[in-house]
Amino acid sequence: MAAAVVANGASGDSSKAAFAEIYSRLKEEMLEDPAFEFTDESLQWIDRMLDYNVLGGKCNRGISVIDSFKMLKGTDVLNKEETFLACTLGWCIEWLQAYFLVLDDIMDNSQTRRGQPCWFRVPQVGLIAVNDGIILRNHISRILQRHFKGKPYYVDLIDLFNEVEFKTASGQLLDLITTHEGEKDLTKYNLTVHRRIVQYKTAYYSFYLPVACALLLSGENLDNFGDVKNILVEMGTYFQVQDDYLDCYGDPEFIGKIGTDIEDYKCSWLVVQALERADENQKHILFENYGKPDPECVAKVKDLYKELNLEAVFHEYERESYNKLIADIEAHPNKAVQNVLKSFLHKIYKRQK
Ligand code: DMA
Ligand code: MG
Ligand code: MG
Ligand code: MG
Repeated sequence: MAAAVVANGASGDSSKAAFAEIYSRLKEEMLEDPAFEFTDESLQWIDRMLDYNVLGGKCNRGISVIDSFKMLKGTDVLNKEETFLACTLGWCIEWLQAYFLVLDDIMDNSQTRRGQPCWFRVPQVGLIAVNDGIILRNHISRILQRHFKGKPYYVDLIDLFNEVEFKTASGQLLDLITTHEGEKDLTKYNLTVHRRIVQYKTAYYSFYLPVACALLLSGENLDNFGDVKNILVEMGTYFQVQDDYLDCYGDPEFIGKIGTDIEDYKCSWLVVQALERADENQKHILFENYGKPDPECVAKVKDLYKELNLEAVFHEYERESYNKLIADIEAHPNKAVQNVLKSFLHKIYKRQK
């Protein structure tokens, strides 16, 4: 099962295969954790919950740890121990992603994720999904303890995961409470507000975290890589703009999820762009229809997006962001770091899912 999971990843086949292999081992360890006396039922629950939520994604974040580590070391071959450690950190990020997504889907009232019903929509799961989220988060600490305690960078690793989790949860908070402002006054949504939300909710855990893990594995001090962090946060912002775009324009069959941003009153990049371009009449249409569950209202918002040619606006943004990111990356003094950043950017440029 795990081998098929990463078949869509954009990186080298060797990284993908190595990565897929490690999942079963980590899962087994979680199912044999001596800190808890599992019953048959709880074993089965965790087993199913992990397969359902940790697997099924593109694994771009996880595989990037291995690819980045290789590039930082300047080699394409890692020994067994290095491969295992890089894959394990990669899976910790996939676990973190699973934790955020399980809870995000409840809060966003979403229907599907990775081509199947959101975990909380599965009969018999419901709000037990909240506790499953907590379990997923705890697994990360347990995996790190088991495999990294004693390494010189163990404390830095724990601090890194804690700090990135805090930033993400704070971004989610902003994402959620900003809708209150939007309900009162949609014109409160602008690019500055949007940028702040997406940097925190997406960029740190999706882009900075994988590279930071690879840097720690390489024995580096993260304090020396502030410039790399800034570029990765910029890349993460671009990635979330793509996510906002796909929420409306992506094919649900292909992206595996049905968009909810219009219904949820989200401060999406699309509505911000619409507000910047709308005349008084068009603004009125947005005010009347944005944030309502009625499919007719959603359709009116989408019609307006079309009228304002937001698809073309997005493609122009995509091109500009790419060029700016490439220029920033090429200004970086370290060639290995440049390669890490370029490889990450090429995994997501013009992505369709
Ligand atoms: C995603 O924001 C952020 C996190 C931390 C999961 P989102 O709700 O736009 O994500 P998705 O479109 O995948 O539900
Ligand atoms: Mg969501
Ligand atoms: Mg969300
Ligand atoms: Mg989204």
